[in-house]
Parts: sequence; structure tokens; C-alpha cells
Amino acid sequence: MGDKVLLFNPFAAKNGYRIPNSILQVAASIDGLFEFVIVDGNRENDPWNVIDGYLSGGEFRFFGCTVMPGPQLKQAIPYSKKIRTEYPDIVIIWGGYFASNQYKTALDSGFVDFIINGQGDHAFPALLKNLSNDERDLKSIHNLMYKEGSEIVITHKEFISDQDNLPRLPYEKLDSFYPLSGYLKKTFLGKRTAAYHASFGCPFTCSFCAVVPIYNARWRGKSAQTVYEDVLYLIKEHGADAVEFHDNNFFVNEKMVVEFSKLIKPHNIEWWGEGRIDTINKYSDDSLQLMRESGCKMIFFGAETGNDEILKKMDKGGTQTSQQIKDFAARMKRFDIIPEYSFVLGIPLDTEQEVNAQIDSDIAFIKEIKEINPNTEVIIYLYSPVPTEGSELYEKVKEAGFAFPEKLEDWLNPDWENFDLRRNPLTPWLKPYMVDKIQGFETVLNARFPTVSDLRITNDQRKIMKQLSSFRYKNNLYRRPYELKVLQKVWLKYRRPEIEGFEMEVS
Ligand code: B12
Repeated sequence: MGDKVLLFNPFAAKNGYRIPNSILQVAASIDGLFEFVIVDGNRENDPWNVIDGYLSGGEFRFFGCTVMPGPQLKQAIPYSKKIRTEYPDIVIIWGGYFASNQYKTALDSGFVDFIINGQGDHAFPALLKNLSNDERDLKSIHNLMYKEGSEIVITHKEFISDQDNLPRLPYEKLDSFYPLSGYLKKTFLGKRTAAYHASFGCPFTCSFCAVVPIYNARWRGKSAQTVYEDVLYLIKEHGADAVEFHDNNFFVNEKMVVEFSKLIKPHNIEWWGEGRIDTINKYSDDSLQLMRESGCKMIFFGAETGNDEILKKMDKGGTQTSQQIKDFAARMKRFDIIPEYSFVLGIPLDTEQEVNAQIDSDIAFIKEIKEINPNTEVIIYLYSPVPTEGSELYEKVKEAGFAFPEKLEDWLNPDWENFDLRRNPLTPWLKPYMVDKIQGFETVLNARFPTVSDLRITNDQRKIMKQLSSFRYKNNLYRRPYELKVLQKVWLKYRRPEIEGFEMEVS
């Protein structure tokens, strides 16, 4: 048996797939040390057949799989189980947000041998070397989780701060498996949109966010020069004309963002990233002006709610307030940067009346934002608990009787997939009539203001949807908006950027 490594990116989205940075970054960490192949479930009709083809040759020893919640589980779980039975000598290693947060369920499945807990850049090569040389002193490897008998061993947690000296991503190798051009998609940002990840973690500890249990308010990013050089490579070598920065928080450091904006401005690309309202609100007007001139078209923000008390309950931290959320939407308008505000509705409160009243007030708040800046893109998530142990919110959730599946395969049942997609909460305090109202409002809102990121919706279609939805929108009539739903589904084939990424191919 050889020591080759098969790296697998399970299917995530039909058209919305991007450069698989999770798998590409761990590939970079073993490049030159171990031979590896990449299988991308987004680009294979039958990924199992490809995986089986590789493993049946007997040269592989390691199966590395990246796993985030949602659709990726539908391949990660059955394929890992099948490898366990058909290739019992293959070592199965999972990494990514789902694996790190739901490590007990994954390790108890019996078909996941190791989990990389957070960053894998050091842990993965160390683990492969250790197993290849049969050293077996696993406890010295940081960011590792595995079972010893019935005990779960969690080794020292390391946060890799020096991002500039991490190995560059092996884009050419990826290109040898899947033409990189296929990952550079047409979006509302550009014809060839690349995805890039410039930093890890986030300095904040919002208790509804899955990043927190893994990075505990640690954040570190690459320098503007490194980001610029990597983006320039994608522009020059692969014709990228737009970039999505997939960082959880790209805008932590104004100086870095300004320096990057200055460097990238002459290249006329458009770009998108995720940031915090209170952080960017501290930016100077000059910085915002320069960002816009350098191509910053839209920024994703966690607005969450219009209730300051609940922002506290969510440990949103910083200085974000409902007034600031409103003022900031107006400020973004002045700089023609589209704010993409995401809201988390359905937070647990003491009584059913309070939960319902909060939903009504958040809906009213969202409409107020639309008054202030109609260009504001709105994304609505139903609150889906993440294991932020010790946080007020998670303790309340557990009190209310919420529990994650104990068996890994149970995550495959449709309820839990929708849970992951933050569309069906499985949370006892959120009653079906509340979910109907939220989703009814979302349908009416998306009809009244269809997302700018969906290029296929024509201006006439936008006008007609606006007319058909205005009466409901004005009069808060969100019950059973079936007429709008059917039009969105059949006529517009409406896409949700939060689930599938920004709109891609225009047929
Ligand atoms: C790109 C992306 C997507 C893409 C798909 C990507 C793909 N794999 O093809 C799209 C847009 C489709 C997507 C969708 C969703 N996503 Co998403 N996504 C991301 C995003 C922005 C970037 C992932 C990435 O490339 N990171 C860069 C790499 C380098 O970092 P990394 O993944 O952490 O990898 C490191 C370590 O984790 C580890 N590692 C990771 N994988 C592996 C594998 C091995 C073998 C090893 C050894 C190590 C290892 O080592 C790596 C290097 O250090 C992350 C946020 C983020 N910044 O990571 C959210 C994120 C993963 N997504 C998230 C969610 C919830 C979703 C959705 C469910 C949202 C929704 N409501 O619909 C949907 C799922 C639907 C679907 N279609 O799958 C959450 C997960 C939260 C959670 N509960 O765990 C995240 C964390 C965003 C957030 N802040 O909440 N997503």
C-alpha cells in the first residue's frame, strides 16, 4: 500500500461552487511531501466512482474530506462509511466547520479516524508524517481529535497567526484535475469571479456563529501585499476579473484594506467580502471612497436584529446598535457600496408571545432599512443553534430542550439538512406559524426587491414582481404568498445567494 492522499471536496452547490479553498489549502500543506489527488464533488457526476477508481489501485493510504454542514454531509457521510467497509486500511481524516464542531458524533461513527480541529496547515502534514513513519505519538500534534479506546483525545489547540508564510495554494495542481477556468464563474461582480480566503477566525464571539467555538475570538490575516500578489496571479494567469473574499471577517484591519485597495485599484476588478458594521463604520470617508474606487461593490454584514437587548444576548459585542445599523445603511449609499445585511430571526426568549413579537419587530426593522437604503440586500436566517458552550444563548437553547443528533447518519435526515440551511429550526420555541410568517415575509420581500445578484432577472420581471407584491408588502400581508412563490420558482427560478452563492451562468 502506497502513502498517497485523496483529498475530497463534497458536493455543495450545483452552479455555486467556487475554487475549493479548504481542500486546496491543506493540499498546499502537503505539496512536495505526499502525492495527492483532488476529487471535487461539485464537478463530478459520480464522485464515488472516481474515488473508488483511485482507491482500488492500492496506492492510497489517506482519505481527507472537508465537511461543512448542509449538502456536503450527503456525500461525506456515506462515502466515508463505504470506504471503511470496502477499504478498511484507508485512514479517514475529516476537517472543516462541521467536523470541528460536531467532532464527538463524527468520531463515534466509527468511520472517521481523525478530525482536524480548526486550521489544518500544520496538523495535517504532521499527522500524515506521523502515521507514515508509524510513530503513533499523536498527542504532540496540535489541532487533532481522535479516539483512544472509548475516550476522545483533543490535543493542544494552535492558532496559526503567521498567514503570510503559509505555502501558496497549488492552483496549477488543481488545474490538472479540474480546469481552473471552470471555477471562475460569471456573477454580478464579473465574468470570471475567483474565491480567495485572506484570513482566519474573527475577533468577536457572536453566540450564534459556528466560527466562535473553533477560533475563540482569534483573528489573523495575510498582509495586503500577499493578498494582492495572489489575486494578481489569478488575474494574470487565469483572467479573473472579480474576487469574493470568503473570510469570515475580511475588514478587521482598515490599514490592510486601504493598502490592498490602493494596490488592486489599477486592475479594474470588482470584489465582495464579509465585515462588521461597527468595524467599518469607524473607517474614514476616504477609506470607503478608495475601497469603492478599487472595485468593492458589496459587503456582507451580520446585522442580526433591530433589538439592542437581543444584540447583547447574542454576544454581538463591539459597538453595534440598531441605530448604527440604520445610519450605516445610509452611509453605504453615499459611497455606492451595497450593504448585504443578514438577519437572524427566531431567537429563543422567555415566552411564545415575546418570540413572536420580536419577529414582527425585526420584520418592521428590515422594512425601515429598505426605506433608508432600498439597495440594501437582505438575507434572512432562521436561528439554528451552534455549540457555543457557556454562552447565554446556547444555555437557553439547551434549557428549551434542543439537542443535536447523536448519530452521525441522523444528520442526513431532511429535517437536519434544512436545519443546517438555517431554514427549518427544529427548535421548540419557534412555532410553525412563526416560521410560515418569516418565510412568507421573505417571499414578499424578495418579490418587492429581487436580489441584484441574480443577473437573469430582467428589469421588466423586476417591475412586474414589484407591482404584484407591493400591496402585500405595504400592508404586512405575508400569509401564504403562493402567487409570488410560484412566480419566483417557475418564472424567475429565484436563487438564494446565501445557499448557492451568487448567481452564475446566464443561459
Ligand atoms: C465557500 C463557502 C461556501 C460555498 C461552498 C464551498 C464548497 N466547499 O464548495 C457555498 C456558497 C456553496 C456555501 C454554502 C453554505 N454554507 Co458555507 N461557507 C463557505 C466559506 C465562506 C468559505 C469556506 C472556505 O473556503 N474557507 C477557506 C478555507 C481555507 O478555510 P477552512 O475551510 O476553514 O479550512 C481550513 C480548516 O478548516 C481545515 N480543513 C478544512 N477542511 C479540511 C479537510 C481536511 C482533509 C483537512 C486535513 C483539514 C481541513 O484546514 C483548512 C486550512 O487551515 C465558509 C466561511 C469560511 N470563511 O471558512 C462558509 C461556511 C463554512 N458555510 C457555512 C454554512 C452554514 C453554509 C450553508 C449551510 C449556509 C446556508 N444557510 O445555506 C450553505 C450550505 C449549502 C450548501 N450549498 O452547501 C458556515 C458553517 C457554519 C457551521 N454551522 O458549521 C460557514 C462557516 C459560514 C459561517 N460563518 O457561518 N458555503
